[in-house]
Amino acid sequence: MEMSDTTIAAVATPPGTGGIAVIRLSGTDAVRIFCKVWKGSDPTRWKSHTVHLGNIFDPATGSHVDEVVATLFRAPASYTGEDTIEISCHGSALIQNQITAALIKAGATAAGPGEFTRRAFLNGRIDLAQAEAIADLIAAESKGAHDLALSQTKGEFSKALATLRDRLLNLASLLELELDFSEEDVEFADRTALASTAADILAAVDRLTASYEAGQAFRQGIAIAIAGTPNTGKSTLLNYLAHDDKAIVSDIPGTTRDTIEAEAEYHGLKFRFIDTAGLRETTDKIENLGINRAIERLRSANYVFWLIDPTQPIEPQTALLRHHLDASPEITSRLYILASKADALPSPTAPCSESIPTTDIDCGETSGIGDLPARQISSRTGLGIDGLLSEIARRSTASLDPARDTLIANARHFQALTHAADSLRHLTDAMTAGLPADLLAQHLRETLHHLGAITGAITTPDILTSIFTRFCIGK
Ligand SMILES: Nc1nc2c(ncn2[C@@H]2O[C@H](COP(=O)(O)OP(=O)(O)OP(=O)(O)O)[C@@H](O)[C@H]2O)c(=O)[nH]1
Ligand SMILES: [Mg+2]
Repeated sequence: MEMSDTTIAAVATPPGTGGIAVIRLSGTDAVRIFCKVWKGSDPTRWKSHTVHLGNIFDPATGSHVDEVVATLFRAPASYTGEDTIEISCHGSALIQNQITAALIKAGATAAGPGEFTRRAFLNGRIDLAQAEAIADLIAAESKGAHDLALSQTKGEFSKALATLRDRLLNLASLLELELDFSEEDVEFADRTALASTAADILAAVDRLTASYEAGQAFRQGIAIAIAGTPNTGKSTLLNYLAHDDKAIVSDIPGTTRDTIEAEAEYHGLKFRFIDTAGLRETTDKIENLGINRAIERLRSANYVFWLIDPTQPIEPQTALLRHHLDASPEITSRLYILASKADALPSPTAPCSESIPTTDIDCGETSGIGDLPARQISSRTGLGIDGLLSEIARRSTASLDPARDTLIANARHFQALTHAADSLRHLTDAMTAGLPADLLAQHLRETLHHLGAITGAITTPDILTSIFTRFCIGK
């Protein structure tokens, strides 16, 4: 473990001017350094978790910087686990810089990104998965992302992992015992019990890896590309979804040339909607560039809304859709065909006709386009839109709830769990093949290694650096 003998300082609030700003000072020398810039009551006599009014002076020039409020957190009951002082000052950028400079002149070192949290990890206040969750919590933009990060900050995921590790350690110790007595050719570890425990643990690991897609939906949000021939109402739908006049709407086909993105929260998830240029054969150079962009976004989005305007001839529109599905068949499973402008039809809620597929379809919101299943929507009245988003939210999250279920959302965790599952499968295979205890123990150790990498029980300075440099300075 690396040691931190320096005392670090940094502004913890966002850069720029605000009502107040907070500057953090943490390390064994925090109180001694603070005394050099402080005039007020004696900080060495303060109780932990108390707040004090006083003044900050530059230790080199003696000039008055600001009247502030200082809070002391004594080790180990602080965020970092070290003595920490938080200085709340007036929020000008100048004052923030001067106070930080004063602390550095008094002996502190400027903190790097995530260095406070890195110390919290090194001092055993939190594990690595919790540290990463703190970064996610700060970045969370939707309720789902927030719930997920909060549950991981509290250590729910870490607890689930610890349970798995304990069970594995149990197995390992039985096998190690056998190895100690290898001369005698005894089996302490009942192979059937061993195999069933290994299968249990593998199932639990597989459940976690399977939750990754849902976790991603909560953490990153869901990208939906809106496509179709010109004038089908794509930009109108984008504006409706974004509650904003983002894109120009007109009755002239070919209005949108570029892709236009907008974000909004629905059902606790962040949705990113991407309006695209209407797809058609054209010789217009710019329009063609826009169409190429549109096709790229169709391929990269999580879902595609394909709009068909039922007030216009259907055949050319469905022909184009089929053409694109032939070119990019991978879109099919993520495609929603939407009959737009339902409000302009004679009877938007007409019952389903014979030719329409009726499996789990609500007649009020659906219709068919030829043999293609489609749903009716209207960006004028909102018909069919919320139901559609709610279905997508359920589908993307597999109806999991981050406040209740343990989910993973981090690529590093996903990779480690995938490796752990591989090792466990090797273990199961080795047991089936009746291989000796030392080989089984080897696979167990590998599994433990991969699980340990998630919480940081096993780690390297490189991994830590790559994780903590993603934090902001002051956290
Ligand atoms: N009645 C009705 N009209 C709509 C609806 N959505 C769009 N429109 C009209 O359809 C026309 C085209 O709308 P846009 O949103 O610009 O269509 P677009 O698909 O973005 O068109 P391009 O950018 O040219 O590809 C406009 O006159 C809209 O007012 C709807 O839900 N109901
Ligand atoms: Mg448009």
